[in-house]
Amino acid sequence: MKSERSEAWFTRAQAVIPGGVNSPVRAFRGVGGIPRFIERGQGSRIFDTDGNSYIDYVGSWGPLLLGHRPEPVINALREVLEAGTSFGAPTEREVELAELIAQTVPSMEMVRLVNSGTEATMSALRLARGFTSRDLVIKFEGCYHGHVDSLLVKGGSGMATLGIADSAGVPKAFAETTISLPFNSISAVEKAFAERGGQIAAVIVEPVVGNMGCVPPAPGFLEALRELTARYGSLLIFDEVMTGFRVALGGAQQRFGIQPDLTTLGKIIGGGLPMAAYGGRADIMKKVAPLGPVYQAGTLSGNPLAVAAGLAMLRYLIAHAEIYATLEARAAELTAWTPPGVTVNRVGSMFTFFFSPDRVTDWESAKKCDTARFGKFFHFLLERGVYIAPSQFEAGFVSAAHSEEDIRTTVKAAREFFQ
Ligand code: KE4
Repeated sequence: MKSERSEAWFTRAQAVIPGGVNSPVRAFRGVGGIPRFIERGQGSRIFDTDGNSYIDYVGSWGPLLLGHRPEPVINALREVLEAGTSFGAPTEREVELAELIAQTVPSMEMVRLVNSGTEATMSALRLARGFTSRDLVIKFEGCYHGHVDSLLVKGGSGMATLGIADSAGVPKAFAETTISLPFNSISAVEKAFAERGGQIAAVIVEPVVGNMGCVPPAPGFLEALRELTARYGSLLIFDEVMTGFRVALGGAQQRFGIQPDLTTLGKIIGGGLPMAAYGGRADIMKKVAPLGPVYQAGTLSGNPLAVAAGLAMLRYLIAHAEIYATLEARAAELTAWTPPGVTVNRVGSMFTFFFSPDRVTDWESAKKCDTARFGKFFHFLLERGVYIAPSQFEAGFVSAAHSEEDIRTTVKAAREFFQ
């Protein structure tokens, strides 16, 4: 496939944008080669600047549950454009969107709209600390919650030790407010609470991890987090930026029947526009300014365009909830065949092909993958018009726009790689 224009634009981009991209994973550093500059998307496909087309399993990293340019979203945007782009004042539609989220995600009695998943998790952490008057937070290795300073940490040497900064620019003091533990390890969480329970404001978790690749919760893990946080007076925060409206209409909390105290959402609720949210128990959310002492604000929070796209998306999903069965079936078809030496994890319509013969249940097992071979697999598929996530440690997504033909084409190309 030709890539001259992508190459030329990537050279030009690197002169003015760090790494030539506005988000690191897009630079293809996990797989090598030149990132494709995308011109447009339609349904299950994207089209690059060299005229190539690909079946797209990235879907803008999760928002595009209905595929590219779904009619309800595009029509809603066309209509709202006639009224303006931003007012910095309350609008009826942002209330309707908050009500829809609260109705569909039962634990979210109150909701605050923000612009990105990072803003949502940063705000939820500040709120948890403000509500409990405690400083420490537990997160899990391999989980990503946006580029929040205190969450860019890796686990200390032993269990339950305080975090070590995993990015330049994060002060040691910030990193040390976070305890990073192995995902799916109940004993590690029990130990951390036994040692510091009275100082722990919250546990934040991706209830189904997408950011080390797709890793489901082990049986009993989420239940243990719920019980331990309740016992020690800490808050349980489900980061459902990726799983919200993805693994079920009501997200992972509906799929697994666990009620967190706070939830963060993003991606799908904006239908591809910058929209995220945090919310949960009303007694906690009432601590948020201007009602309470926990400050959080945003110029474009509840932006009319993003709200219109999000409303159209959620109204469509609520009216067509049968879509989740179709997504499940399509993704099951895609991952039914497990290549030799590969482990496939899937929850709903999010999945990852791990290049490891062993089960992948946490970061320790995920990082054993043969990332070089994954890179070859990525490019083999790309050359055949299939675009999966350019990193072993990301989840792929099937959308409602992916046809059975798309799935067959993809499986055929994947089988050829392993022949
Ligand atoms: P944003 O700030 O990128 O909107 O959301 C951060 C975030 C928070 N929580 C979860 C569970 C997330 O998956 C994300 C962002 N996900 C990545 C994909 N692994 C976004 C892709 C990117 O960083 O470019």
